[in-house]
Amino acid sequence: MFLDRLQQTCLTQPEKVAVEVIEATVTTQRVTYGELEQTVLQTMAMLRAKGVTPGDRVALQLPKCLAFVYLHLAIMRLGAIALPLNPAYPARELAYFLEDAEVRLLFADRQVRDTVLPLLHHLPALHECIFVGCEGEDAFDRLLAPYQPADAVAVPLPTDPNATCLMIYTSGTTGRPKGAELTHGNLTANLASLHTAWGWRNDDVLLHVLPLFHIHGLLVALHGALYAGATTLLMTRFEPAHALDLLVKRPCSVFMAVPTIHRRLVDAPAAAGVSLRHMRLITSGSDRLPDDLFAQFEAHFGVRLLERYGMSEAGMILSNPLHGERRIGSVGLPLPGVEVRIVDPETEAPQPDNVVGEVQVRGANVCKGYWRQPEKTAAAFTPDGWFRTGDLGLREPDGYFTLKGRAKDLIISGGYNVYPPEVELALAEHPAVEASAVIGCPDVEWGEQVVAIVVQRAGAKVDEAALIAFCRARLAVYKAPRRVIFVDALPRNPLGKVQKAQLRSKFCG
Ligand code: MCA
Repeated sequence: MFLDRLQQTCLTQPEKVAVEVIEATVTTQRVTYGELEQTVLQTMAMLRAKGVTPGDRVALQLPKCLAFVYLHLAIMRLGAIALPLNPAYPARELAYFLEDAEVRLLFADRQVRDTVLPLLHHLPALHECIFVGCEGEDAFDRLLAPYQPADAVAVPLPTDPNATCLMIYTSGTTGRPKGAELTHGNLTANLASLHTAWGWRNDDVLLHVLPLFHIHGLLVALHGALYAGATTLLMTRFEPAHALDLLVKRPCSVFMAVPTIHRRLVDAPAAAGVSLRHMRLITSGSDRLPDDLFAQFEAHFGVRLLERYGMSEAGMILSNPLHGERRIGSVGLPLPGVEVRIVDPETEAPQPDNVVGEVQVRGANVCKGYWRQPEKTAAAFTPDGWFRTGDLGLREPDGYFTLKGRAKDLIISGGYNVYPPEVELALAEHPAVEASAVIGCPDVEWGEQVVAIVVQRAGAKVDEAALIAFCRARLAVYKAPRRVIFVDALPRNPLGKVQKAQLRSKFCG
C-alpha cells in the first residue's frame, strides 16, 4: 500500500530530498526521505501520547507547510483518519465539520485562533485543539521535542485496505456537506493507476502550487510525488512569476494545476519568451479546461496540457494519455483499473457511444461511502456498485470521454466547488431576503463566478455590498457571491422550482 511504499523509499533513499518548502522563489526548508520517516515517527509518538487511536478523526486546518505533511502522514499511519480543512472556513462552517466528524483532535493555524476558540465548548468530542504556525515551524518543533522516533517505531503499518484513512467533505444539491470516506485501498489504487498512466519517475521534480486540503493538491500531486520517491517543491503560495521562475530554473519536470492557474501563467508578463518544453508533464484538472486556454498554453510554452477528470469521492477517473492524442475538450480515457460508463439519467441503461448521459464510475479508487450517512451512501451507488457522479458526458467510439455539463446544481470557481443551495441557505438568513437563486456565470479568470439573484422582502432594504459581506461572514470567501442582482420575482415552473437556466441566460450575458 501507499504507506508501505513510502516507508520503503525512506529506507532505500534516505538522502534524497522529499520536500522543499519555497516562499516566493527561496527555499526555506528542505527535508529528505530519511528525515521525513523520522519526523513522521516522532509525530506518531506525539499523537499517541495525545490519545489518538485507530479510527479517530484528526482535523488539520493548517496552511501549506511541513507540519501539515508530517501530521497527515502520521495520522494515516496510526490507522486514524485525517480530515484536512480549508483555513478559510469561517467559524460556522468549521464547527459543522468538527461536530459532524466528531473530531478528537484539531491542529489549527495560530491565525485562526479567534475563530476556533469560541467553538471548543460546543464540541464535546474534541479533546484538544493545538495551534501551530507554519512560520519557521518552531511551535511544531516544540510540540514534538519531548518525543522520539523510537517511541513509535514498533507501530505496525495499517494493513486493512478497507479502513478509512482520509475524509474529504463534499456538498450536494440538498443538505449539509458530507464526508467522503477514502480508504488506504482507495489511495493506493489511485496512485498505482496514475503512476502507470502518467509515467511518474523517481527523478521527477514536482512544482506544487495547490492547496493541500483537497484531493488535487493532496492525493494527486503530493502523494503522487511521494509514491514515486520524487522531489516536491512546495510553494506556500501560488504567484505566476515565481512559479515560472521555478519551473525553468530548478528545472521542474511535473506541474499540476487548475485552469485559473494556467490562465494566470499564460497572462503573466513574466511569461514572455518562457519555454516549458523541458517539462515531462503538465496537467489540468478540477474544472473544465477552455479550448482557447489549451491552445494558448501550447502556443506560449510549447507544451500540450494533459487534461484529466476526477472527484473527491473517486480520486482520478479519466485522463488524456501521456503518449498519444491529448484531445482538446476531452477528459480522455479511463485510468488503468477504473471502469467508466455513460447511462441514461432516468433509466440508468447504458447509452450508446456519442449519446450524452450520466457518467458513472466503478473501481478500487471509489470511496466506500459518506461518513455516517447510510441513506446518502446507498443513493450514490447503483445496486451493482457504480458510483453516480452527477456529471453528464459522452463516450466517443474510440474510447475518449467528453463532459457535457452537470446533472447537479454546481458552480466551479477557480477549481473550488460551490454548491448553490449552501449559498442560498446563507442568504436566507438575512432578514431582508425573501428568496434567492444562486447561479454560476461564465468568467474568463475563474471559469465561473458566483452570482446571487435576490428578491427582497416588502419594505426591506439591503444593498449588494451588505449581502456579499453577510455571506462572507458565514461562508468561505470563494463561495460568497461576487455579484448580487435584485429582482421582483424568480421565474418558477408550475411545481415552484426556480428556472435557473432562464436566470443564466438573462443575467450572465
Ligand atoms: C481565491 N479567491 C477566490 C478563489 N480563490 N474566489 C473565487 N474562487 C476561487 N477559487 C478569492 C480570494 O480569497 C480573494 O478574495 C480574491 O478571490 C482574489 O484572490 P487571489 O489572491 O487572486 O486568489 P489566490 O489566493 O491567488 O487563489 C487563486 C487560486 C486558488 C490560486 C486559483 O483559488 C486555488 O488554489 N485554486 C485551486 C483549487 C483546488 O485546488 N481545487 C481542487 C479541488 P478577497 O476578495 O478577499 O481578496 S479537488 C477537485 O476538484 C477534484 C477532485 C479534482 O478533480 O481535482
